[in-house]
Amino acid sequence: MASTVSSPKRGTDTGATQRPQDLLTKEDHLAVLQQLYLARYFDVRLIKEKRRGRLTGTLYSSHNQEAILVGSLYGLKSTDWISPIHRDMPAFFMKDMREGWDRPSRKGMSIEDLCGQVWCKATSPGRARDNWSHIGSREHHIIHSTSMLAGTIPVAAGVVYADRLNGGDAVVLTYNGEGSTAQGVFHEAINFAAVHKLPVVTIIENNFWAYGTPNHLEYSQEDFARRADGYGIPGTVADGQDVFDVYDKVMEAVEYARSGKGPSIVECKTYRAYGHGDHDDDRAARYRPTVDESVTYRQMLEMGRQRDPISVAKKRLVELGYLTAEDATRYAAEGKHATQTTDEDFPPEVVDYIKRGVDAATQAATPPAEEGAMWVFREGQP
Ligand SMILES: Cc1ncc(C[n+]2csc(CCOP(=O)(O)OP(=O)(O)O)c2C)c(N)n1
Ligand SMILES: [Mg+2]
Repeated sequence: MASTVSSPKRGTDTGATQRPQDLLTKEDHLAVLQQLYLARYFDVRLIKEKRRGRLTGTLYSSHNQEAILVGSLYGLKSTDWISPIHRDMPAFFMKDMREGWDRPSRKGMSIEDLCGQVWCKATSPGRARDNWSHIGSREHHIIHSTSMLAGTIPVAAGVVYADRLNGGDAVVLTYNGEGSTAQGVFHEAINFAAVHKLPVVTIIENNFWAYGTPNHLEYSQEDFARRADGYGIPGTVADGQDVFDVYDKVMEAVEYARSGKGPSIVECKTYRAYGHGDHDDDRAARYRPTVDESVTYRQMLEMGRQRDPISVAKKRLVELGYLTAEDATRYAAEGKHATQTTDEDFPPEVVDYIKRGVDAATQAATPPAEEGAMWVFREGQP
């Protein structure tokens, strides 16, 4: 997948060909791989829990799209904001993990909070109103996600506008499926951000499908990054299967935004591993057999499996000499269907971390029934 930059050209301060990933240490590279395992294990664990009947509610899998989350989050400052949607559930607990997964000051939700949310327990940030991404946290700098796709981009733009006015340098990353770029509010918000040069980086996760609608019925151009042309802002295409390419493109956009030059769009091309949600599952392969005239949905799934973000990252680490070929085969989560994986396919610290969240959630209480009618109107008012 080639990288294209639409006008205006951004250019880098270093001038030379040095990429942001070239400044990452061996430890960073290994930490990034570990985070890919973490995002993947969260997803497969939930899929398995649901299949075993230990979990209810719809799951929107991020399987095979993890490089977008890990690569974009890795270079953020604690004070930056994110605005995740349904496909980005791991982002809520993976924000600000670079300096340690468990440090108390980390600006990301805890795995216990996230699992509490999925299991609809009293401990959940959404207080059991929902089992998925309709949560946010001012304290952790996470914009509250809503069902109205692209509807949170204006909120994100407003938050960093306010921060700028208060002398801050925070950047916000907004995550969007390619389908939601057709929403009117997407254009209004990015136009506003462009006019005011706001530090808003819009990530487009192009997994080629918006529910059952294929790319060619969503947009007339091949690259959704071209949306940027209409606002006179940079639009870049990243290989969404390559965590380090995502890191490069997003970091360039983040630095550009932080320096006051304004918003950018980064399109990450990826593959949706399953149906839209688990209620849809692989039936998508039947109701929409082709992505375009030449590629079938099944072929797309296969291409995604073959370019699993974990195997792409491992290959890079071996090339760099940061991982031996033998070490690279120690865990084998990549290229597998969620239910084909076992705990042995993941590093033990990854399994333990998620297990902590699952155990906390399954042991937590459900909220009292009378809460169901609360917080609809202002409490205590007629
Ligand atoms: C404004 C709006 N229209 C329709 C929906 C219903 N809906 C939820 S997810 C979805 C598909 C979104 O596709 P895309 O933006 O490509 O994200 P993906 O699910 O592929 O990650 C649709 C149509 C919605 N939530 N909001
Ligand atoms: Mg999509």
